[in-house]
Amino acid sequence: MSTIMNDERIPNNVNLSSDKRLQRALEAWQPSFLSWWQQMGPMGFQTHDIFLRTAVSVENDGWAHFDYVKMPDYRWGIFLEPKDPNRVHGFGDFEGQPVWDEVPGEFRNMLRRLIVTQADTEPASVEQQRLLGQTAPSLYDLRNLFQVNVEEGRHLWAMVYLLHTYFGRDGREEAEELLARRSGDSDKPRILGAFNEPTSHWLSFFMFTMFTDRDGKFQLAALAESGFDPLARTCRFMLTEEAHHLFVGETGVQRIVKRSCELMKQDPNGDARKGGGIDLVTLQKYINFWFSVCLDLFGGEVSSNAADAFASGLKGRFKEEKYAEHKLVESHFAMDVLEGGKVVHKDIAMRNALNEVLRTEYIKDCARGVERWNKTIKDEGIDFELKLPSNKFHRQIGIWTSVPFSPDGEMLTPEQWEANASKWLPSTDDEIFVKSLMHPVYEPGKMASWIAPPSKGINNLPGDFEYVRK
Ligand code: BYC
Ligand code: FE
Ligand code: FE
Repeated sequence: MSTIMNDERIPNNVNLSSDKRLQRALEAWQPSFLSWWQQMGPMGFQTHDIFLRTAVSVENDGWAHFDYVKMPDYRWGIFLEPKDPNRVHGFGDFEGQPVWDEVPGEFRNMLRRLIVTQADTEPASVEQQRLLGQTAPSLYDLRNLFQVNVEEGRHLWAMVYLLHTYFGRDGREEAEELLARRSGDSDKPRILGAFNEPTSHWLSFFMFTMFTDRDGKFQLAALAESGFDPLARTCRFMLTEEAHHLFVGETGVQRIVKRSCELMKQDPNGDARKGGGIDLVTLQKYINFWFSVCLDLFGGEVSSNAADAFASGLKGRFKEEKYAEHKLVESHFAMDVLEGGKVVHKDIAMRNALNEVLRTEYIKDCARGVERWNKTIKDEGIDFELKLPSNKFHRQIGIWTSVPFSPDGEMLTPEQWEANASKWLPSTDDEIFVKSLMHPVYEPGKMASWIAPPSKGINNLPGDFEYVRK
């Protein structure tokens, strides 16, 4: 069992104090991180007491400690799952060989790129959510926002630890860059598309934690299979925290759905907007937007990058162990591609199709969430069904970018797209409307008009618990 050092400046279970150079380098990065947090982290509330969970170890029971803490005093730490000395590569060209504890020279660039891309999303999300504390629908939600924010900050630490430890000077420079890029900035944007999209109200926040954090779940799971053992061990522990982020997103949307149904029943015309709610048609548009933007995060459908990352043992599939075969040299994946302007279903060499394989797993997981939302609608006695749009709808990355498709997956002319886009995606008016509902509700136990209360509090705390206090 690895020892936890919680009394050091940087809490860790990697015996940081045994490597003075590394410790000094990370302690030098720490003030830059804190100043980034002050500048780009949650606006306001930095001197409030927030009821937060802090990771203090990696034991299954009791890895987290809950208490009031001021965000800048949050103990961002470095926690890796314990090392399994017998672990071997689970897939790719090195299957069966012992995993690596150091970066192999020939894969150094690829690995660095994967780690930097993963790392970049963490501060990006904090930046995107910076202003949301100003309009939280309740103290419960405000606290959940900050919980997600501090943990994304910890995920950045997790990746920066790898960069500093294994990539020398290049790694330290990348760690600086991670604090210099800015979500949505035209000069120095964040790396991936979705992480430059504004998340300017709580409906988008819940869609983000539902769909974008779920990309995190799948990408982290694929990296948790890595033959570069420190990356695998880091990602495994990050996944433990990720579950709560997905919970926030899925239940957040579910509570909006529930409230909309209640308001529909109260209005003679069944209009949820009349009672200060978000109608289901508008919700559907936000699903269309965020889901499609997040599909892009899996990269191109046919990708030699994905093939290389798998071959070299750096990035596996979701739950690699559930598959029978792990080399994938001869196998194929049947998928839709675009050929001569037509959609054809075709066998693609498996290694090149791995982005699509992971995306397919992701879509199934999203669909399960949408089913649960539909169950809420049904339980409320309303006749309406939310749906995930087609994987070809509104894509900006990969083969489906050249021709527009409807949410049902029908190929369109550019004119048909233009005529219908505002029916399928949030319009400026929808944005204005949703924003008009966003007023802060900071009285313990109270909820904004557009969202139902949660079924229970954090740690089963009572509904009027003061999660955030001065
Ligand atoms: N936007 O071969 P291709 C999370 C680029 S979320 C912009 O098709 P590849 C979190 C690509 O970089 C999880 N550019 O794709 C969630 C490449 O550029 P170069 C984040 C894009 O490389 C919420 C070119 O297009 N983790 O943790 O196989 C809150 C061709 O690429 C995009 C990871 O992503 C895009 N969407 O796959 C907080 C894991 N997609 O090389 C946190 C690490 C592709 O031609 N990253 N491009 O310049 C990866 O595994 C891969 O980089 C990707 C892309 C799956 C993202
Ligand atoms: Fe994260
Ligand atoms: Fe997350």
